[in-house]
Amino acid sequence: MSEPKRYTITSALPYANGPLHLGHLAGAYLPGDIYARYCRLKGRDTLYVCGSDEHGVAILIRALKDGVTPRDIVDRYHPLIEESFRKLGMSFDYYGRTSSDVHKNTSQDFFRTIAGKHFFEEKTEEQLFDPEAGIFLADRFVMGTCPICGYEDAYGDQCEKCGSSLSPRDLKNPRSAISNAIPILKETTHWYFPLDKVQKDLEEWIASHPEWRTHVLGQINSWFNAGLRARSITRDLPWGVPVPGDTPQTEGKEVDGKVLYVWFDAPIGYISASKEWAIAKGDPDAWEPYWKDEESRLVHFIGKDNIVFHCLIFPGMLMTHGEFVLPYNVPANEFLNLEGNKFSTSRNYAVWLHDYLERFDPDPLRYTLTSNMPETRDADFSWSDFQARHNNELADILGNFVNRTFTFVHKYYEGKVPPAGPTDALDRELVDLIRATGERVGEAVDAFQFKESQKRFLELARFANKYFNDKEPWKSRKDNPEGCATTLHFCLQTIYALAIYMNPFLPFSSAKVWEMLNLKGKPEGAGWDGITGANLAVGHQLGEAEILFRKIEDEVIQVESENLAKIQAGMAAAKAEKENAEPPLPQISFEDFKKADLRTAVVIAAERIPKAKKLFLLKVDLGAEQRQIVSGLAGSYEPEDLVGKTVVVVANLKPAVIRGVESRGMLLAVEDNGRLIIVTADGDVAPGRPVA
Ligand code: B3M
Ligand code: ZN
Repeated sequence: MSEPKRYTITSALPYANGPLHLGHLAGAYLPGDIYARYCRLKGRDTLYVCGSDEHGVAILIRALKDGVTPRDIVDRYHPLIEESFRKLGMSFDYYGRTSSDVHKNTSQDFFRTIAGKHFFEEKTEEQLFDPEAGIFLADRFVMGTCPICGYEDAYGDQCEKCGSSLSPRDLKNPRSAISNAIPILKETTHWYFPLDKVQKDLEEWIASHPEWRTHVLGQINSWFNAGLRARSITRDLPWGVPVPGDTPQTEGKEVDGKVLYVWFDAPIGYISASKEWAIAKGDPDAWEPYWKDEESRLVHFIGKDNIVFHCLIFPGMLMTHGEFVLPYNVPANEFLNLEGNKFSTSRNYAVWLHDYLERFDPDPLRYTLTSNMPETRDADFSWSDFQARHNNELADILGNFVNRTFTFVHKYYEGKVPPAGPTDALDRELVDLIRATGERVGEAVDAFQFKESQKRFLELARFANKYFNDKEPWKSRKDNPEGCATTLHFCLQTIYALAIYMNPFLPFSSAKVWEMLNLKGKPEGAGWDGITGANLAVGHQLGEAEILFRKIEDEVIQVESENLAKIQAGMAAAKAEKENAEPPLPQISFEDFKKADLRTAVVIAAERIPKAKKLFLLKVDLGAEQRQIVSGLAGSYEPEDLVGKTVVVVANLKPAVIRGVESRGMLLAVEDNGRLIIVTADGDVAPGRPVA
């Protein structure tokens, strides 16, 4: 394919209902930023947009929980998210929000255009309605049992346990997420986007992209195989973009209280953010070619849970609208886990970006997340890996190489670039790698292989660090000064190259190195393709050296891992409680356990104890002796149920007198919902056998 004229890059719009965590970053944001930064360095005409997704039930639920308005929620989280992104070095050309007027108008116009083609379908049907809250229960407003896997807390739009996409009426035993009320059915009218009518066109288009990621195509094809269905694109909700009443398909209809479905308006948010970018730069039409010219390359960066929306529904909308380009690729990422478990925002099992940024620098996080990017399978973030990557790769390889070079040049060459004399094979190998790295890294970025691209960038630093060792300038300084100068000359040329090549991955370090090199402007302005291995002039005066990455100590990492371990333990306890199990007791030694003399026994008689409703007097055979035991099984068994059963008793329990009757031992039983169930042996066993 020939070079496109421009690049339109988007990252999924985060819901403004809470802060960002590392899982988000690895999915939709870092890859988008690496790609956009690289494109700009290549001199490509690039527009990278994102923004806050401020509509939908997610926002409303958060508002209800906090007892505030949805407006309060988005006004709280939009700035927080934007600020965290900025501190992480996300290089959006524009970060918008879907509660803006431009977005409202753009979304309504989009709807209008499709309605102008009479393409929507209108359906009146009964939907779940919360009689207490007086509200229709769309999407996450309703919870119930998943019809596929039986999970009891499935949402009306999706089961988070098995991942099935659902409709509210699919749920068994639905309940309102707002009031817990049992919903009633109430009639309402909505507009549907008939995805089935564009299935053929979508199939043809997807077929022209066999190069997309396998897991993305896999999801798309399973949707195709199941057959696309009409999707309702309006909702009865008090928050969102109002359904316009002035369209050929809504005129004269009741649109009061109806808004566009969040997944209809959110992707249009990419377009409205582009418009706002154009308005802000004083050229209001400048957004159009990015979205309408066939020679623009549109790339959506998302997590895998958004695939259907970006690969089928939004493209279907774009096709039907007719004026827009379709995505060139949607390199969705799989999920990132945290120390072996799923992120859980509701249980606070997460590393929050704003917290992280208070304690650490952004680049090491970018680097670690990119090293582990879940491109083709789920991946894991752990603090120990973060520390290892930081200390062993960033500090020991990249940082060390830059630092030792600067120190040497400041010490022996007055901080000026020394001249290169005649070169040997190793010098030439380094220069070749300096030149080749741009293409090697770039190829991987263009193929959306970010993990690989970062690895290739680091290979240059690794090679250069080894070059420094092998050249031993601390020796050659005395016995071969010309050779020593040559070595340092090429080390500095490598640092120039690294400053640019690292920019997509480590933008803050890139800026620092640029400053240390005492260069004008910014690395972003230098260009990816002009790296020759001879960019720094001989005699050029360097700036002060600075340590790029200070080692992170074990204690610091331990605090972080322990925090997570605590939350994890809390979650495990909560889960156990939920499953009606007692939290586990503290550990005991085997010696302690051996103190209990557990033995099999056969029940030979059972009778009720007068005036004690719950008690039986049992006679059990322990092989060597018979005993009487008082047991609280009367509410759960009839006497005749017990006779003949082989049970387990604690034979060395001190005798006790219960209700005036002596009991010599205890029978093992499990309590389940108030009922006792005795523990019996599975098979024929002689009485009196020790249980261990
Ligand atoms: N806010 C969902 C999400 O964060 C949604 C993405 C919108 S992209 C147009 O998963
Ligand atoms: Zn399920």
